[in-house]
Amino acid sequence: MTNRREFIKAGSALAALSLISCEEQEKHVQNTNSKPQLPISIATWGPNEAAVNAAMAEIESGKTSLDAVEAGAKVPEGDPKDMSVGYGGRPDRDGKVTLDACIMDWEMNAGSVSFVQGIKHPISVARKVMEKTPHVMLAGEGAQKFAVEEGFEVENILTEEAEKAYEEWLKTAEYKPQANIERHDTIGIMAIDNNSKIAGACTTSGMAFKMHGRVGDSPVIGAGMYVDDEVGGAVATGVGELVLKTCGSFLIVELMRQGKSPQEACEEGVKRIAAKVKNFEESQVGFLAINKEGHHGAFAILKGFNYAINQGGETKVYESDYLVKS
Ligand code: SD4
Repeated sequence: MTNRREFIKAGSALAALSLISCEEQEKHVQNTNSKPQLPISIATWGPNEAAVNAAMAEIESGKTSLDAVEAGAKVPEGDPKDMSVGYGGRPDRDGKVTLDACIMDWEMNAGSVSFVQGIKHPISVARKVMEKTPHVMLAGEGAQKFAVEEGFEVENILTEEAEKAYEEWLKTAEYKPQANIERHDTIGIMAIDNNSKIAGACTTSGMAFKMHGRVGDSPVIGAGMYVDDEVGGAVATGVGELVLKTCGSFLIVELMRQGKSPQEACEEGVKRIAAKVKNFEESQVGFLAINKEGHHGAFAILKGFNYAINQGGETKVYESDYLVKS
């Protein structure tokens, strides 16, 4: 298949990526949707190409979709240059890096950590919460204490670059989440493995310079991520408050349950935000969804959302269509 590739120059990491345009994305969604291919791994944001490849490598080695999404999520978590996730994430307004993550498998098992500090791989702690506790979500000090009990190390995860960004921010100390200005690289990742089982994960350092204690959508099952093995899954990125208010990922999975395609469901999810949340057009939110056949869809409020997919032996980065065109 030949694709018109657009080279988008904006943004440091994005500059190195070949983005496939919205028009081609639409065609691709239609083509692959008539001929789905499994297994699949798919993640928010182009720079997460490496993450979908890591996820697919797990699947190819015979591991489950749960192993795949954890391995994929750990890629940006461990990358100090990714300033939206894990190690290297931008701090909150008190200078503390606080992390949110969740994970869910095909049997409705789910685990999550929020507002956790000093842990490089919160996604792996979320998985331990899922597998080793009777709970779904642990927060703050309790999450860190549990992580230590499980053998995780407490480390300084504030990098020099993130500290510099914080010091720069302190000069004005003005907080207004700006869509597509901060690099929104929160990873929401989903995979379907060789046994046709679905899993999803989401991990982030949240909105940069947020209030200390703020928790976004990313660790909330049904907001930042949701999978249901009967239907498919969805993940969200962008300003978490809008996703929390509309139970974004759960809504999209339910819309697919009612018969919508992943693309239609993502569009409906964004339209729900537009219909219900005041001044929605000032914020970016992007949704990504897959169904059990391996069809996918994506939609955002504003231009600039993109995603990476590994399917049928190829990895591609697509630009998502969006609602606010003027
Ligand atoms: C949050 N949804 O904490 C996250 C931020 C995000 O890419 O997605 N950034 O609100």
